[in-house]
Amino acid sequence: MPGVIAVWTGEDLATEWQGSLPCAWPVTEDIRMPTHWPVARGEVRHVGEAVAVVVAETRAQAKDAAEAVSVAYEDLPVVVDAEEALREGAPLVHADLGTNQCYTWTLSAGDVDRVFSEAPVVVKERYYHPRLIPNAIEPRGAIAVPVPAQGEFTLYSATQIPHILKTALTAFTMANMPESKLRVIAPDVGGGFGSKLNVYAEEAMVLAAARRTGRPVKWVEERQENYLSTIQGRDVYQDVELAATEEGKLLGVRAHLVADMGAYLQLVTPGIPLLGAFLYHGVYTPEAYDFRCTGVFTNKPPTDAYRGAGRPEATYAIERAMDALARRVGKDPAEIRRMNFMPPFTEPTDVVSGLKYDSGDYAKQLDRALELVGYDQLRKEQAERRARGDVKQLGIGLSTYIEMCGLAPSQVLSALRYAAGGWDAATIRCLPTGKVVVVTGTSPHGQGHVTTWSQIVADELGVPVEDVEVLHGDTAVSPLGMDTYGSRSLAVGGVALHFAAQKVIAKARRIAAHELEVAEEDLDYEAGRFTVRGAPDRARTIPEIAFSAWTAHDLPPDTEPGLEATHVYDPGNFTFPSGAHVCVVEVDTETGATEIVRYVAVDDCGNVINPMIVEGQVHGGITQGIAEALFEEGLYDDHGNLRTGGMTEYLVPAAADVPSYELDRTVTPSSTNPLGVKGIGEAGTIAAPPAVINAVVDALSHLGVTDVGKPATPERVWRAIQQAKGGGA
Ligand code: MCN
Repeated sequence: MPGVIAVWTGEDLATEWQGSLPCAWPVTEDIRMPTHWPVARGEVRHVGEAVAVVVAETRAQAKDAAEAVSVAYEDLPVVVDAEEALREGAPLVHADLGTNQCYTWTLSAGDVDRVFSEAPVVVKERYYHPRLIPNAIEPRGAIAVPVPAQGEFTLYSATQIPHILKTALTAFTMANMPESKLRVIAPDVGGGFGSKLNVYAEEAMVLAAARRTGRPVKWVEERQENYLSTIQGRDVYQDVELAATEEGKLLGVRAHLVADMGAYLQLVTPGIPLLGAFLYHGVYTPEAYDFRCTGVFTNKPPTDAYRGAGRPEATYAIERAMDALARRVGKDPAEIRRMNFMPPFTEPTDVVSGLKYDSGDYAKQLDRALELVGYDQLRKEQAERRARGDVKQLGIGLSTYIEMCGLAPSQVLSALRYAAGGWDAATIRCLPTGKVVVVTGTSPHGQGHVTTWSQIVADELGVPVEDVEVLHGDTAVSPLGMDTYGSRSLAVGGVALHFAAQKVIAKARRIAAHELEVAEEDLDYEAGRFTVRGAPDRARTIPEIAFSAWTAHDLPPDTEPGLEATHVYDPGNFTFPSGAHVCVVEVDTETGATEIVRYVAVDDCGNVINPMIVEGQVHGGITQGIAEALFEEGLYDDHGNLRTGGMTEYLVPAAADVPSYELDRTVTPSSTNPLGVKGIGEAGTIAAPPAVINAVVDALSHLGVTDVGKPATPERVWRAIQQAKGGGA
């Protein structure tokens, strides 16, 4: 066809690969890891898997030619549901593996069986987390450019992980492409939400195509492709049990999961449920804990990290189950939480699942949230509406969440069998003109690192924020980094920057002391200025010292010219942001429609660098959580076809669908790092779904409704009401 340069099948491209697309998280020793070629060979396992590559002069020509590719498919049996896939005789997604079970991972602490058999109260709940389809404003895209003079390739990709992408692609997938010959550039990336934390087939394909054609090759995903071929989130069944006393004191937590991996393992697919595995007891203090997750293959696109990754599932389970416990023992949801909270603490504190929470004051957050929302007044109004039998009933939902982020101590990652480290790096280069260049290993895609990193450096080195230039997202410019995900960037990359600043200050102090002819100890330092103690007029600023370090005319003995420092920081612990969210809804008992009328969030992310950015993160996070609770659901038919392949079927909320949020914060500095900061990038998404669903159930509980399912669409809510009434709808 016109303009076509090349057409290849999976077999044609076989020599381009040394192996599979990588999965970096084999969570158990006996995990089953299927082969995953960038382009299918012989068998296709989910709709959206690439079967051929077409390269043409223009996008339109390539699209036309791709449509003309004719594929001879022979139908194979399909399994789309994870629990079905575990049944005896279910079609096998990978016949060579002999089973659809990918792995089973367990964690147990305390005498679980005894606690559950002796407890006077046991609450059993079952929840399902639907498939979520990430919708970054900018879909994925990649351009591979051969650089013949250097025998290398530059890959521009809309990725969250330029560093990991470079290493993983060259270590596992691309044949004959040394890591030193690949440069990855992630320019301004329009959102990712976890979906761009991956090594994708298309990235390997554009590299292969550029190598074969000797020309730059570009691929940009369209929204519908995004729905078919980008990783997806959640798709987990949970059986959750709480053991408690008659008063509602929590004694034990059991959570058994069946998690849908999809047809293949992408970069961190199997590990996602494990990121929540330690958090199913939330901010409470049971003595026994039991977690089990079975990962399962189905004929659907792979799941992987999606904002919150494992922690929304854990938070939903415990926060919904705590409400169920409250109903069972006849207590108010606020009261049941208060009587089970960990007491306030400021130092690392052991919890039953084996983690050490860094700091927290959970009761204070709840008190503040209830005060802001006017809890007692709302309960009164709720009672009045119930008494009147109003069509629109009021519901109040709580979520007193905790999450673990700031990924991650490398040794803990090793214990969890993750294949890389959790450190990050920062370089500060003080230029002779007084300007400062920061090179960071994080890779922002909407989180504002340029702003907050500039603030950290401006504060510590006393230079104007405008004078700080932050460079990121190019492996040739910032060779060291572990990128952005898991709300890690401030707590790891930002802390690395703090340590680099300390190194710069230490060197500058040596030079200042030499120039001022005093001992280093006789210098005071504040906001970029060294002064001689007792003679404050004798001073040197960081820019002045940067200049003398550059001229190197008169440096102390054994001092290298230049004022620059790099620090690579490996955190000693995670950080544990927490908070109390209260959602107030009106549910129309005739139509099942839910309207969120108030949403109050009191979050604690330790010390805050930039309050406006933190608020923005919380806003976006809550909106994404509300979307999960009320709107989003990826559905497949029995043949594995996506039934919600666009935004007319897969609903995402618009601005008018969410209220103005009422936010506040408490501050318990993290004991993990010297800045006392905790992450905030995912908190809202983790906290919001149970707050919303608890509110919907609360609005209808007097009718006998105890669950509505996610998303709580008007139809689902209406059916729950009819069922509670005995209508059996
Ligand atoms: N911050 C702060 N003070 C704190 C905590 C954070 O000022 N105590 C600032 C940080 O300096 C940073 C921002 O808040 O500018 C977020 O920091 P952090 O919590 O460290 O999270 P990351 O930067 O590592 O971002 C990752 C996180 C994740 S995992 C997802 S998913 C997500 C999210 O961020 N995807 C996003 N937020 C997103 N926001 C946008 N716009 N787009 C995405 O794709």
